[in-house]
Amino acid sequence: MIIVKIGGSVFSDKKGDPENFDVETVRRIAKEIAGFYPAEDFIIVHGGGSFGHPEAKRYGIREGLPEGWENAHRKRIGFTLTHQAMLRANAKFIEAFVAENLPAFSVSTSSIFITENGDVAYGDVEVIQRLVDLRFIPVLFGDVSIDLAKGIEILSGDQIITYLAKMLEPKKVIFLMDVDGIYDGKPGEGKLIQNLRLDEIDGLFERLSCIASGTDVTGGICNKLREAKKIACFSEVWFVNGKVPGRLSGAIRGDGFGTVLRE
Ligand code: IP8
Repeated sequence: MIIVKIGGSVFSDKKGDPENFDVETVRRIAKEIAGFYPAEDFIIVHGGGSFGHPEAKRYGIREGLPEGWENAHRKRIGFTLTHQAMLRANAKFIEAFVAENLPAFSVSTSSIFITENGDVAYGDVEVIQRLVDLRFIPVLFGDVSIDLAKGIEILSGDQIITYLAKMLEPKKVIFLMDVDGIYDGKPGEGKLIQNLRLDEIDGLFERLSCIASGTDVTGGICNKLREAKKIACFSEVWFVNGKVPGRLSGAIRGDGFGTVLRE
């Protein structure tokens, strides 16, 4: 089993118009996956991009549900609207995958996960496992969540992947990004690290400026690295450029260009 995270910056321009979607890139990603399916099982998780993040920010979903009817009511509306924005993104993914003859099946994250301060506190992976057993390709997404501590929260696709990796022990997790992998400084300035060891990650946090670009409410590359550190205990982790044709296929085969993190 291989889990692929399609980052928001791969399928949309987070600084662009609301709900912009790069259908050509997603079709090409689907085509690359089709080259390995059904010999290989896949689970897809996509991020929020220009769909979920602007709404989550507008309504301050990460602040949780406040006291007082008026404020809480506005947040409930925002919670619903953020989820609907994610459902629209998800529908576009399913359409693109089905167009490549892949049986992608939408699984609504907020219906099967409950968080505590943004980390998964409860997750029902039975549906996902059974879908995979039946040779479907489940497609989950970063979403809003019911949160045990704050009432409501955002559950990032990266956190979902950590939980799935722990429960399902895939042989590989691949993060698709809009840069070539993990750099030892800012992308474009630092050097690409092709082989990353688990014990090097803490040092990297200090060297990277952990500030996400655009409207990202869940923490960009640093959140990814924090999660990757946990995932690496269960599976090999790849970071590759999802915008460049062939890079995903390379990571699936295991001879790709990007960053590979091993324990
Ligand atoms: O882009 C965030 O998911 P991510 C989802 O994977 C929302 O962090 C709703 C902002």
